[in-house]
Amino acid sequence: MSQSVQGASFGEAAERYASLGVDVEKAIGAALAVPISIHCWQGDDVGGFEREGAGLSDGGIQVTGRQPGKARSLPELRMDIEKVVTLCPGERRLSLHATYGEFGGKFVDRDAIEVGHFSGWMQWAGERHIPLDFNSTLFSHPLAAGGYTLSHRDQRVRAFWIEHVERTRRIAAAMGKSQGSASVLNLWIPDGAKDSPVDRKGYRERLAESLDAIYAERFPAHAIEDSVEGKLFGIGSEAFVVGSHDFYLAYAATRHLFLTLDMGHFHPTESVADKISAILPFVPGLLLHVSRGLRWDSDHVVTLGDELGELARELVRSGSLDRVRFGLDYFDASIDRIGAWALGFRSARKALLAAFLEPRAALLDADEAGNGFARLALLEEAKAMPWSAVWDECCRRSGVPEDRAFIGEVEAYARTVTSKRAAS
Ligand code: RNT
Ligand code: ZN
Repeated sequence: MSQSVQGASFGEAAERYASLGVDVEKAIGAALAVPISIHCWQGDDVGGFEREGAGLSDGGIQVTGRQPGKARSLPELRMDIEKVVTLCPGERRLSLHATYGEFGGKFVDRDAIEVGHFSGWMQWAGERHIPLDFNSTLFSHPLAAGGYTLSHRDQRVRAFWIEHVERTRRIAAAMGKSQGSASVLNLWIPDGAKDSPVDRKGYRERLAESLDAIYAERFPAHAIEDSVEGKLFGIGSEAFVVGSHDFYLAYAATRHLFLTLDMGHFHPTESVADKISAILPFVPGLLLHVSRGLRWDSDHVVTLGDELGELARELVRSGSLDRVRFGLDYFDASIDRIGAWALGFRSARKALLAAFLEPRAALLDADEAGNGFARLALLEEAKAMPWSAVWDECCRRSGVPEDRAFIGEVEAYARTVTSKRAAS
């Protein structure tokens, strides 16, 4: 299809939006400016590079699929991330897990990691203008195998993990300082059980105590944004999750921490969008883990569904974006990893764009006038507006492939790069 036909359809779309009072140029600018943090762990199935051939284990999360071609080393992972970035329009960051350091072929245990293990990443990211976010890693480790970490009955196990998280805070703060933009440090722990213990209270008291020790050290807000993530259930923690949503909601509110809302971590009929205005007045900010829950899995590749659309619309409508951070969180080894990675990012960006294209002023008028019918009708009209022409324009302006060319680009990379990697 020729450029002129595409250009014309964008022009027509812009006119239609203008007739609803929507400035398409403003919407494009605003949608592309929201940073989305790309998670490093989709590239190697959450394995990390602590040991050769390390894999995800002991942590209530699981990657399924045998698609060949996963990144087997840090250079391969970086190469893949560089490819993904060329497929993703708009501002982006990179979120690293603590097991993705450069350990120089030596085994460095979690209670011994240091800023130096991440200075290569900091340099790499600095050169590419990609700010880094960070994650403590309290799974895939023998001291997590019993199902408990920071809430473990054994003080020595708790001390080990406290030391780990304290170190990740120092590393994240160093990242934030050097990049001039706070690094978001997310803490998720797998603690829980297949059947409920009798003493739930003990686990929660120990978790709160461990967290208080961890967050006692103060860092400036411009260096680090500490966030805590709860969950409904996990594999092996079906009955009891120590760090439940309620626990962390109360904890974050009383300790002035960010709260992480992972879209896959709630009952299916709960709306994460509805939580934004309920929680935001009481915490410094929110980290949204952009994910997709499906039956027992909370980490499916993000697609443009109702939940994501509603979430993006809520954030734009309420003007909350400055206090909300976006981090992708899904892992799929059953389809092309690079494609899955970029597809989720693009869907998140599409949701933001569609939200900025909403006829907000007209909708608010209907709201204020108490005209429920007009509001509903406008919302329905908005759904069928030609936003995809605006999306294509976003891609063109950002120098990334439009949807029609996206599949081909992913396949070309698979042909030339990932398919050449020996199956491991
Ligand atoms: C697990 C949490 C957590 C992880 C990542 C890998 O249920 O969602 O955020 O997915 O840390
Ligand atoms: Zn998550």
